[in-house]
Amino acid sequence: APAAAPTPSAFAKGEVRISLVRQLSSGDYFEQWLAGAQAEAKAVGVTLEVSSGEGNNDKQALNLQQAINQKASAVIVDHGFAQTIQPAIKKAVDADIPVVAFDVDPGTTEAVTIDQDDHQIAEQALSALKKDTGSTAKVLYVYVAGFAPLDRRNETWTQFKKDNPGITQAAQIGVVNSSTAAAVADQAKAALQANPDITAIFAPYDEFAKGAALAVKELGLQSKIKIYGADISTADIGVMTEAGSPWVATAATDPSNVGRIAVRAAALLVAGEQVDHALKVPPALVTQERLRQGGITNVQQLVQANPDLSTPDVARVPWAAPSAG
Ligand code: SR1
Repeated sequence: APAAAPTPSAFAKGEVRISLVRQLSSGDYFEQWLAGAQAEAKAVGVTLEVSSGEGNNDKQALNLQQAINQKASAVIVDHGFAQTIQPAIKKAVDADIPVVAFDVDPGTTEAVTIDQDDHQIAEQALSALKKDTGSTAKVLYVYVAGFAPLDRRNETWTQFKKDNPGITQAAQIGVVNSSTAAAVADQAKAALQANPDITAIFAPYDEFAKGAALAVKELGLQSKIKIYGADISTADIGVMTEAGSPWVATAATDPSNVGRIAVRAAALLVAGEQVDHALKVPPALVTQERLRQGGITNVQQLVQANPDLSTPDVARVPWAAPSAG
């Protein structure tokens, strides 16, 4: 392996503070993402200062303003609604603070953006739905507008319905809050009872898919309805592989890997290094069948079986050892 480059002095002296400004923090996805970001912060030698709006967009914008006031070395904006967060991002840019924007439109070309290729996420899950249903299905769709990744997945769903006239949307539900899965489960139960011809659920966020799985189970519809989701966690793998689980496929990245990339990108910007303007982390389709066949019970085993889920060369930091994933 090539020798590591010398650590820039601000990093060696422990002077670099990266502020992670989150819109949401509860749920498997966001917890894993944070764990990856924290591990990478340690590896590259920065202090990660974490705040969350807990779903309150005004609070997220205030948290970003606070990071600017405290002269953070860089900020990572993790999700957020354009209307509330873009004015604060502009202030960070005007203050010459490097900005990394994950899953949010920063409204400026000055920020480095990261996403998980959400069109591909939706395409992968929907190709499994199409294959399993033979292109004929009445679908319950779970969606909440305003979240950039969900909006992009929705674009793919909209086009998919046009391209596949045998697959139609019977109903739409959706909520994002601090107990998304439970709220979606309640909504899904009502929608499934009102639409007994539904045979598939497209739920492209793991909290949505978990809620949908709970509803299907509680209504005893496991043999009739299949769920196609997004994201993965060790808990999700447990849900997907349990006996009779309706959640048969999910399109996912390794969230902790994405958190690592965000911190590396911010560290590189602080060091004045080159970073690609728009970073895309490719997802992989994870099926119930392959999880069961491979005896995969946690995310670590999943990444070992799918090495493409680990991307140490994306935004590699020359002075740190390659990320362990
Ligand atoms: C409420 S937005 C949830 C999504 O954000 C990330 O992109 C995850 O993939 C999750 O599905």
